Amino acid sequence: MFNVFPTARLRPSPFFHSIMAEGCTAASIYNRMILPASFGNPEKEYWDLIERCVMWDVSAERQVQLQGPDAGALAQILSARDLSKQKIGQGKYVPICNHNGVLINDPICLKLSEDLYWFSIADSDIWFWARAIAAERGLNVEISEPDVSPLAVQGPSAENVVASIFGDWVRDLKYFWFKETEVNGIPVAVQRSGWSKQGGFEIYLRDGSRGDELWSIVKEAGQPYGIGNGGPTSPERTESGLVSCGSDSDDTTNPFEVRMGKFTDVDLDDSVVGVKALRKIKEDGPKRHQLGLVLDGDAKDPMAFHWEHILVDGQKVGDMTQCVWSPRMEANIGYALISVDCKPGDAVVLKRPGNREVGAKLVDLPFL
Ligand code: THG
Repeated sequence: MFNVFPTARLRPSPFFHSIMAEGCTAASIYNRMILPASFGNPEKEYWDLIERCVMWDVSAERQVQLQGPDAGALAQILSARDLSKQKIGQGKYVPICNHNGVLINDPICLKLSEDLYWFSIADSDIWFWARAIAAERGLNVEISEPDVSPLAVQGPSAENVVASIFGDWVRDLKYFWFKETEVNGIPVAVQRSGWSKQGGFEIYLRDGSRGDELWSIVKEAGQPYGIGNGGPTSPERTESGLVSCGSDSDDTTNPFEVRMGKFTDVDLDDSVVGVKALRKIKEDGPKRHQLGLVLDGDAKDPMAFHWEHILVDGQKVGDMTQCVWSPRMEANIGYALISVDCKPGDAVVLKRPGNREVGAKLVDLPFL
């Protein structure tokens, strides 16, 4: 379909040969990796996720490893969420903010032991950030990228597929909890997680030389359940109200504005990066919030690349940051990052490409 030239800048996915053999037709770039998006039939890939199960190469969710006596201290300094009660084997969804309280990443923080953490990151370079903060604070911790690559299995049948590979214990895993194990001698960690609300797991491969083997094992186990290929699915994640940091947020967005207030603890010690700014933002009250948009009209009209302006009485009140066709709602739906003066139920106007004005209604998230 396409050639990829090996360079030191492009971390190869251990599942690359498998996804090419499966007929990957579309991809995006995420953490300077190829993130497979489609295998030629997005409609089917969506319904497989809703009704059956899908497997996704999400190795672009790269790991920032903190190792050493101060690993836990650094994890907390980087995270604007209280990690003091995090147990070994538990993952937590955490905002990483800069000193101004701007959200710069929203990883899952996995605690593997008292002195070993992984941040499973969204699309921004946290290694440099973590190293700089650790050095400035004089911490005894080593920051690296381990040989780890997540493979997601999502959808209502995902639990049956993953249990048939690893055993029924996976059914007892709580959300974001994980266990280190192996299959056919391939070392992995299995976590209940994934960027959909259809249920599922991520299998973190811990030996990049065995990606195609793991892919085949999951594919084989998924056959009785009609497992399909795919990639993180924008329509489903939008219906489900999941945040995509860097798409739904920009260089001025704080976690309170994108519904991450419940994961943000402003009472943490001042050593936590950004906490002083976040305290003030919370006190003053955030200026924007994230709501859903249901657009008028029934022709598919997804968003291209850029945020689009939202108007009330001809004045800009916010941005539409995301817009997709929802197969289950049979409507174009989107996210608004919009003035807190605008409320669910309000009618707004969208300035769409080609200078078209399209009406829309604000609603609470999630849609479904
Ligand atoms: N898996 C792994 N790493 C990741 C992602 C992932 N890193 C990047 C990115 N995705 C992180 N972003 C999110 C965003 C939302 C959720 C998970 C990862 C999520 N949120 C639920 C919600 O908001 O309803 C639950 C949050 C909670 O209750 O704690 O699932 O997908 N390995």
